[in-house]
Amino acid sequence: MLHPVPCTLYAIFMSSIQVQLPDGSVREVPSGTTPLAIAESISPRLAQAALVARIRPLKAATVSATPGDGTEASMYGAENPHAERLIDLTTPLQEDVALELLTDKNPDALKVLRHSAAHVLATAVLELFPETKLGHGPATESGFFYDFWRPTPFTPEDLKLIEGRMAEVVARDEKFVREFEPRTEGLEKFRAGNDFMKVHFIEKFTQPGEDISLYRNGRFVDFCRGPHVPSTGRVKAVKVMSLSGAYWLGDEKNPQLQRIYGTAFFSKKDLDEYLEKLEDAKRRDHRRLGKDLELFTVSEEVGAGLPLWLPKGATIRRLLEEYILGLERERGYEHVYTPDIAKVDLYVRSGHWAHYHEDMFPPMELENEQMVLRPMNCPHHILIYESKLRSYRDLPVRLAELGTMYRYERSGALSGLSRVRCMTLNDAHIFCSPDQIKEEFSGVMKLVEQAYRDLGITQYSYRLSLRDPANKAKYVDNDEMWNLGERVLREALDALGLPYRESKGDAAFYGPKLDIQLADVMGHEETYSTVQVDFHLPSQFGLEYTGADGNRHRPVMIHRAIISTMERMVSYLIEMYAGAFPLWLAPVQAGLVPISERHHSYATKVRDVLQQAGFRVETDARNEKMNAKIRDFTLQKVPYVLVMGDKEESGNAVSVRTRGKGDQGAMPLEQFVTRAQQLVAGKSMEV
Ligand code: TSB
Ligand code: ZN
Repeated sequence: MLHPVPCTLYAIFMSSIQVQLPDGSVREVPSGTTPLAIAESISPRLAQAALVARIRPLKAATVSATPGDGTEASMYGAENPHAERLIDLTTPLQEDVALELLTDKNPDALKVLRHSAAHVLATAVLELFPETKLGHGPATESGFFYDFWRPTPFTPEDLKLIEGRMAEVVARDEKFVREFEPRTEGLEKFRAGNDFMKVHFIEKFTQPGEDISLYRNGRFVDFCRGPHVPSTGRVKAVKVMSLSGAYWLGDEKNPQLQRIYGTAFFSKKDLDEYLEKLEDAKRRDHRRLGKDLELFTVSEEVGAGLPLWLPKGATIRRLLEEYILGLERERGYEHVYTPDIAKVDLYVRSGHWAHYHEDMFPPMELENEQMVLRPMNCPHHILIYESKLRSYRDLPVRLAELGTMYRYERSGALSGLSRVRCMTLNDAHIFCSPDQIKEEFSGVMKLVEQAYRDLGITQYSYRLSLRDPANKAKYVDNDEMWNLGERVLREALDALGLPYRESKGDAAFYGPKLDIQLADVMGHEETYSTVQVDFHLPSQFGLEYTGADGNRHRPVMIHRAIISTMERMVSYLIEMYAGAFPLWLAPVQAGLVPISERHHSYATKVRDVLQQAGFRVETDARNEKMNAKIRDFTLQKVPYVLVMGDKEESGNAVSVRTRGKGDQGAMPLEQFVTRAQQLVAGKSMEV
């Protein structure tokens, strides 16, 4: 039997909308049809697999809006009905749209899944600890978190319980249902429950008179605008990761919240792979290895971001420095020394003061003069260029320095050696004529490739870093100059056929850069090498050279760093090698183990021979068992352990244990020296 259709519904039924699918086909469906219904009409398999939908209105102009993917940026704020956005599979479609059904193949769906996992976490916490008050719980880059307030801290056992309860919530397969409620009613309920954080969010992110958006699963209701996956059952591989403290609204005067971090994946396999990577990252973490291998330390008394290089770390750094200086000498760079400080006026002239001030240490007063620690080396090198008349025959002038500079990195951003406040850069400034830019650029890129090859760095990508034209404070305001710089860099990149991606807002204040990005085990990227084209500083300082025509011309500056700062590069190498440095860079290349007291004098002889041959060696002369000594050198990741007893002494030999490969048996000392020297000379990754 057919029910009479009420007239409003009738109107909806009457109107139809067009839904364009990714293959370009268009379906005409009644207005109000859900993405799920469309998925079902395509195939039951797709309806099963779909997690969330992306729509783009076909008629309205596309406006950019928050992504609606459950990350912090998209949690609240007004929904923009005209923008491309993610919606629940059950949201009725009301207008002509391009529709995409997202499954577990899509990274945006993963963010939505993680946001749903945050709701599962909150559900579990409230069931176990009903007195808890909820903050917010977005998806993050690697998972999700939820902030909670509760008088007692969660214990590790609590976290286990919570994880167990989350599994139950998932097993219950509760639907995520969106509900709307008048704002006043919503506020009243949350106020009655003393949910001070939810009240704050509602007041901040919604307007009086509006309906507020809620999501329900089972008995749990959260103020949230979604979207979510269809049900808790979709959150299949989820794990509680850690707990940390944070003040409500970041203010110390406010109650301290407990932030529970978790992560979720589409499958147990993905989760396991992630956890394995995380273990690997922990094992390689340069802060931990830096301590275990005695490479560097940070002292409270010196200050955060100001690492102290211990002898072994300093050895690695010195080897790197010598290596890069040698390469640069071969390629026509001239090395200079300049002071770490200068008058503030110098940076006023260069433009650092106007555009880079916030990243500088504050000035110090000295005999009525304002001095400042330099944040970059360029102005000093410019003054060296300026120190004599230059002709076109002198160009390019390539001034290089292991220049120490100081930057006020915010304390929250500091990390071991990779982000510090005092750093020494493998810096150079090339002063050349405009028609030399391409060749110089290509020379720099060759240097980068050579250095990466020698260091064994194979995974890197190119990023063309452009300014954000809207940000007048951060970048010199001169459109013509920026366009020229960008064009020159693109042409140079295209000439070399290098693939690159672009990034707006990452340029230097004076010009665009080509940055070379290296990623750590977890995929987190940082800039290492950089090549920057600069028309600004030469003009600020009125730099000149006499051309072949006898007239004065303005040189262009190329700022470049091949192996980044010593700090950042060493942090990377520690992690890439997991502390097991190749022979040429290892702070201790051979550990000497005399088997007993009576072999000490032979060990001393071997040490002298090796040191004479240029090796870095350490003798373990402790009154310990041979195996304990071998173990300690192995833990220190020393490439060779040379064991010496009666047999070795009488044969002028050493028993060689190789890192990774174990006991290689006895070998005449001379033969060992020759072999090791070859490996060092070839910068071999083998031992
Ligand atoms: C290349 N004036 C240019 C120079 O001539 C310059 O200073 N460029 S920079 O600002 O991009 O810095 C050069 C490199 O230093 C960066 O690419 C990065 O690898 C490294 N670096 C920057 N900040 C830090 C930091 N806080 N800790 C460690 N290394 C850093
Ligand atoms: Zn520079």
